[in-house]
Amino acid sequence: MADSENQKFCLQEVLESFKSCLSPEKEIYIEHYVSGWKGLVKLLNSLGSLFGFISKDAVSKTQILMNFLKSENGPHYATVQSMVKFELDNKLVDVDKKGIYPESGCRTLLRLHRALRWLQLFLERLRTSKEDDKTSVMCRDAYNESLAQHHPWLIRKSAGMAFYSLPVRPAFFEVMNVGTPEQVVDVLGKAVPLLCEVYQITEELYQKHNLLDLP
Ligand code: 1PX
Repeated sequence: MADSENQKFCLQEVLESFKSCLSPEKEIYIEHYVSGWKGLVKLLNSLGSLFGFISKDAVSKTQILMNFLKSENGPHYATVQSMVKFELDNKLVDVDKKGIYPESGCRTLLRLHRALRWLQLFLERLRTSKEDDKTSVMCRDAYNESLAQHHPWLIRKSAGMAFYSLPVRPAFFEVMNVGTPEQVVDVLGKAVPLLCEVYQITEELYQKHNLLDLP
């Protein structure tokens, strides 16, 4: 298939993207960070139309970041660290309320960063789950503990409805395209600490610059 966007989801591939997004100095390459999300969107797209509104938002956020990367300021968007410095130094971020930069790189990445926390919590639940455990419950609990706090009622309700339609655990493991359930658990065991590290680095950077509540 020519268009990689249409290819099947593979957890291993997503893991590789998040692995390559860490530089030896622990900077985060935006290009690979975005690739990781694009990989996850493939899985989302295979889950049916109830997930369409989530996929649409994730695609739009990755596209905003890719557009910055391809722009004349592209080199400043190579890493999360350089993006934060560039946008703050040049006052390209709406800090207190929405203004002339409603789609800055910093606020866009913050939305994905919050979603990464959900992903980490969800995957950890999946990893330690038993065969009969419900993916919808794992997903909902992870969501309530993280992203839900940043979403208005309507989004929370729509997300909650979508979660009910998630495939049962064995079918969900199939969709991950890794192999046997044991292999899935093994890959998840590698994925969770990695996502955790990427999350932590971003969280500390955003905290240091007071960016965790960008409108
Ligand atoms: C191996 C298993 C992997 C599962 C992969 C699933 C990938 C999920 C990708 C979700 C990306 C969600 C990004 C959401 C960013 C966000 O919070 N956006 C909101 C705020 O943005 P704004 O610009 O308005 O300030 C926006 O309002 C959100 C809209 C869409 C609803 C987001 C609900 C997110 C629920 C996350 C759970 C996904 C369920 C996947 C089930 C497997």
